[in-house]
Amino acid sequence: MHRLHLDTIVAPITGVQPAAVAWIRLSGPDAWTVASNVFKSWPEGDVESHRALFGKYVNGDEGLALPFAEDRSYTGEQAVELSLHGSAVSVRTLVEACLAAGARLAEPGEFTLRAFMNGRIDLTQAEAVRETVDAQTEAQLHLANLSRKGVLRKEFSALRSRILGVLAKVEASVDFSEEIGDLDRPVASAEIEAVCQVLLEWVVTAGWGQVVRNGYRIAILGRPNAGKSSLMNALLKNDRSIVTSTPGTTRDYIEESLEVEGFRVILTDTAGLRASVDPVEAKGIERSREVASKANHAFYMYDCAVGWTAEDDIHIAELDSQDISYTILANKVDIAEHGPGNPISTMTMAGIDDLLADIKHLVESTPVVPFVNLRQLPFVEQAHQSLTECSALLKGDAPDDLLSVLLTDAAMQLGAITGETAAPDMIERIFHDFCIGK
Ligand SMILES: Nc1nc2c(ncn2[C@@H]2O[C@H](COP(=O)(O)OP(=O)(O)OP(=O)(O)O)[C@@H](O)[C@H]2O)c(=O)[nH]1
Ligand SMILES: [Mg+2]
Repeated sequence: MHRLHLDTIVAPITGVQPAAVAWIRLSGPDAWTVASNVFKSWPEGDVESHRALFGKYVNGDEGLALPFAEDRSYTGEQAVELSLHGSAVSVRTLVEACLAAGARLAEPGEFTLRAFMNGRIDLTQAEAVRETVDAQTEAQLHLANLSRKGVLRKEFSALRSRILGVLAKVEASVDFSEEIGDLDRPVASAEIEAVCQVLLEWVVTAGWGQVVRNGYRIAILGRPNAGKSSLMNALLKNDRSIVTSTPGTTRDYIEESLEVEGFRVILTDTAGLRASVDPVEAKGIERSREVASKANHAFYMYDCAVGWTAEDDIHIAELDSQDISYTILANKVDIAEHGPGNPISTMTMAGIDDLLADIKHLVESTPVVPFVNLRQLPFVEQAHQSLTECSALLKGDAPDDLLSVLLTDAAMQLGAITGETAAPDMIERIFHDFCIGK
């Protein structure tokens, strides 16, 4: 990609002040010149990339200046990072000194945008920078680190090259059929099918990516008074949900998250399932069903003192029909014999530790490998569809130019993932939500 010659920008890159230390970053063609104006110990002669210098700033504070040459910096431009004491006034006055020396205040995400524009990173890596900054669990961090290192970039660039390779052969056979003969359709078809297979795997695993990024969702379901809210509280070890002996207590779902083995687990306490004439409760029950449909797993509870009922059979059949995995929990074993399912008591806490261990097993089965995110997924699906059509055509005697339309489309879709063929408004949307200094 072409290196762009933009102006020099500056922004604090560390968080809220006051803090012990803060960092300010300069990037652009005049970064070193601006730094030499605000950092009194900037050397007269040659400056070495990646070697820190200690000295005083024009605002009287002191710290380290760390220069980066343009071929070895985050942004792909000449850059300097300046450390100083993290008081608001020290940071503000040093930024002002940089502005006075010719820099401009950076927009949110502008450093990363420049890294992208200068070809240092692609769009998947830019998105991963954001995910690294936003990571709240170890699994999210691990996933972000993999994409930041360029695993998705490599994968989708390679797939795109394979498609372009077939496209070149198709076009050559259209333009120079007399010289090079007809397209070797079986070979082209095998290559397209192989790419299709890989794309399909990315589509299938995207759901796991959602689990790592947004949490593993467990819905707590059952008839009124089964003890769902009590279970939620027992698992969270607090009294988040209201518990009473009146059936129909929980009217709307309540969501809480906990971290298990580095994963976020989202527990949802729902309104008890029954035919209700009360419109508020009926609405709540409708929502329970929605929650269930979005869950990765359900805990289906019943009250042992009441026993397993025909209604429970109906609710379980609903889960089966929606293909939602579930665990049946026989609650209140402290006061009654238990029937089917895992015996628990939220009152005595019997079986609760085992249940937490089960949650651990459930989330541990989630692989933490790179996954496409929700922006990337539609492009993978579209590319897969075009290639599937192309593969079908290759088996018949469709004209070669029709093949090239489909192959061009698939290559464009994959280019939108990495950014080679991304529309400007999409690029803007990606960087729009970044914080200042990133
Ligand atoms: N003995 C005993 N009582 C329990 C146990 N778990 C819950 N209860 C009682 O059962 C009643 C209902 O508990 P909740 O947790 O409110 O039940 P729920 O399923 O959320 O009920 P709804 O919100 O109305 O659908 C309360 O009086 C709880 O104290 C248990 O393990 N043993
Ligand atoms: Mg409840």
